[in-house]
Parts: sequence; structure tokens; C-alpha cells
Amino acid sequence: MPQSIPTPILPGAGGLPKFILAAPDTARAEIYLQGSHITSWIPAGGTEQLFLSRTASFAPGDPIRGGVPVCWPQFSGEGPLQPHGFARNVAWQRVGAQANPDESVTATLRLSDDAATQALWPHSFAAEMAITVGGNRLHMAFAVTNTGDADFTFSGALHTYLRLGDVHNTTVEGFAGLPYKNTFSGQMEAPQIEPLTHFGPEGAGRVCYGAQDVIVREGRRAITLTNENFPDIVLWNPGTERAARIPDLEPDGYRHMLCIEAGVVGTPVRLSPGQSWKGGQIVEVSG
Ligand code: TA6
Repeated sequence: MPQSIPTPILPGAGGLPKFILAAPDTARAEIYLQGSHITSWIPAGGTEQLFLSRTASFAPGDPIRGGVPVCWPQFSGEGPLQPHGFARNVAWQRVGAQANPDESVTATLRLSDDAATQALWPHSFAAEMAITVGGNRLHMAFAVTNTGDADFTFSGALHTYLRLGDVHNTTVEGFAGLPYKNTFSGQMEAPQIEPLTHFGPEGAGRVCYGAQDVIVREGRRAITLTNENFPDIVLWNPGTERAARIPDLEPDGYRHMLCIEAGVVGTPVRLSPGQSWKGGQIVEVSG
């Protein structure tokens, strides 16, 4: 039987509430209630695996640059809402944390519609994020239920900023032969040839339709992202010039990050009243 564990709410950067989810094997994550946002993940016996900009803003309503922003109910600018929707900008409710029989630990957070979300997006919903750490894994399980009386559609992504020594020394596998949209040009491109290498100063923005699992390698370290039911995977590094235009990205920060994101982009999910959808991702590190 899972046992409930204490995870006190602490004042985080900018006074925003956060908590630490820590497993007995020393794996741990730092989670802000705003956005159900993981800002740090350290696997057992390991080091920080997520990039967090030193100049990230921690203020009510501001998205946090780095970690894992939850982009929902809209991916990027692909719809009428603010880029990446509102879920990353609003406070979620922490509903509990538990120790699991395999010694991992899980925290669950919820977000449901209120007057503020209804003003932005006139739909009734219940969203849940279960975050599990233990060993070399970070698991995020996201679920959405339509609690209203009309259909809605959504897109989104688990916008994971992986921390790298230098993106220029990184390779990525998992997209071979798949079509993708170049998000910088907006054009569909020819199927990809792997591994992807040489993330140069121009950066890279790709929505890879139908991608399942991705491996990012840097030296002996390999980070695997296993996609659970999200139809697509997004890859993003802004490169030099775009990075310089992002005010909350530290100078040269783009070199130390690569975003790999399980996402719903190509075909939004439609939910009828009472229907639910589940998707997630597992990030594992080795080496
Ligand atoms: O997921 C990739 C992406 O949509 C990029 O195109 C870029 O805009 C990035 O997300 C960051 O978005 P943000 O709104 O956090 O600056």
C-alpha cells in the first residue's frame, strides 16, 4: 500500500510556494505550485538534469524559464490563447504525496477551471499531474477530464528543458524517417536523418509528428524520453540570435539546454463531456 508522505510547502524564489519531493534513494524534484512546474530533478546519486535559467522570473503569473513548463490547453501560438496556454501561469493545488512500494515517491497536483480560466478559455475541466521520482527516472503522468457539458479540444506539451554541458556536443535519436514541421520557418521538411547533430548557432525548432522515444546523448551520458500516449514530440533550442531576444534566458544559456517535449500538436485532442485523456513521459538518465 502506498504511504502518504509529508511534503511541506516552502517559500520558493520570489516567495512562490514550492515543495520538495524526495525519495529514500536520494532522487528528488523541486516543484512549484504555479504551473505544477518542476524546476529541478536530481536522480539518485546523480546531478541536476534540468536547465533553469539564472535569470528566470519567479512572479505570480509569469512562466518560469526552464524546468518543465506544462503547456496546456494550447501548444505555442497554435490557437487563440496566449502562447502555451495558461496552465503554466496559474497556481495548481497539491493534493498529496505518497511513497510507492518500489521506493519511488509521487506527488499529485490538480487544476480545475475557475472564473479566471473561464475568462480565457470557456470550458470546464479537471486536470491532474502525477510526478514520480526514484532511481534514474522522472515520470510525469498528465490527465484531463471534460467536466462541462460541451466538447472542447486542446493541444499542449510537457516542455522539458534538459540541462546540457554544451548543446553543440549533443546528438539526438528517435526521429528517423518521421516528418516534421520546422517551427522557425513554419514549413514541413523532408523526413529526418539521424542522429541529429551539430546544433549550431542557428538552433533548431521541430515538431516531430508521430515520434515516440528520444535519446539525447552527450559524452557518456544518455537521457531517454519515453512518450506515453502523446502523439508528437517537440525539439527546441533557440540558437544564438533567438536566445538573445529572450529576456529571461541567461546569456549563453541556450548552449546549456535542449527542450524535448512530449506533445499534442498536429491533431488536437477532442473531449466530449465526461471523457478523459491521459498522456505522460518518462525521462531516464544513464552514464
Ligand atoms: O516548444 C517550443 C516553443 O514553442 C518554441 O517555439 C519557443 O517559442 C519555446 O517553445 C518557448 O516558448 P516560451 O513561450 O516559453 O518563450
